[in-house]
Formats: sequence, C-alpha cells, structure tokens
Amino acid sequence: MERTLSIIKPDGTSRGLIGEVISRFEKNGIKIAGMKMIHLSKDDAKAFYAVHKERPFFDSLTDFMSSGPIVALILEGENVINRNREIMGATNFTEAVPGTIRRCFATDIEKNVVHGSDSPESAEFEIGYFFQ
Ligand code: FUP
Repeated sequence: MERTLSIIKPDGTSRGLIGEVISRFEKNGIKIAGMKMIHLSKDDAKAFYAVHKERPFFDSLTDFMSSGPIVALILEGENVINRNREIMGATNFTEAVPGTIRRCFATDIEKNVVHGSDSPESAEFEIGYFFQ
C-alpha cells in the first residue's frame, strides 16, 4: 500500500468539481484516507511549492493557490502515486490524455484543477505538510 497527496485547487473548488474529482478516485478503487478543506495564505503556498521558487511562474502559482479554498486529500492504494498521476493527466492540459481530469476540466497550464505528488519523497513531504 502506498499513499500520496492530492489537492483540488481553487479553480476546482470554485467550479463545483470536488465531488467529480473524488468520485474519479473512488471509481478507480483508490481509498480516501484523509481530507481537509483549507484556505492557504500566500506564505503557506510558497512553503508548499518551495521546490519551484526559482521558476518564472512561482509568484503567479502561489497567488492562485492562495486565492480560495482547496481540498487536500490523502489517497491510499497500490501504486497510487503513479495511478493518481495518470488519472490527473499532464501538467499542460492540452497535452493530457483524453478523459483525464486535467484534459476534461483544466482551463490553463496553471488552473489545472488538481495537484498530485510526483514521487514517494514528495508524497511524504506533502502529506506531512497538510496532515500532522
Ligand atoms: P505537476 O506536478 O503536474 O502539478 O506540475 P509541476 O510540479 O511541474 O508544476 C506545479 C504547478 O505549477 C502546475 F500544476 C501548474 C504550475 N505551472 C505553471 O503555471 N506553468 C508552468 O510552465 C509549469 C507549471
């Protein structure tokens, strides 16, 4: 069994996509092992995305992530880190496989509805960030 962190981003919560996203996980046999709705401050978003602090999109990304409530989820299942990445789709929704969450619902490379940890190391850090 593996665990990963998923986030339904502010565009997902404001557009009424919380149930849609969670049901995609559950229909894929993934267990929701933790769930929290929170509104990050700009500083919280900067700490969460610290790996991207030198990137040109960092300021805009952290503004967006602190612009409204998010839902943080612990997903549990076999190979769930990779399976969640497949269900989410590529960062750039125009390159995402049809039927994935981002391909179906993202409107922009930044406003791409969901986040998912990309490795066991980032899953451990990201779960610990939201769930003490
Ligand atoms: P992902 O793991 O797919 O969420 O992608 P990254 O960790 O590379 O990027 C984190 C977030 O930064 C993305 F979800 C959206 C945003 N981003 C941009 O806004 N512009 C870019 O060119 C790349 C990423």
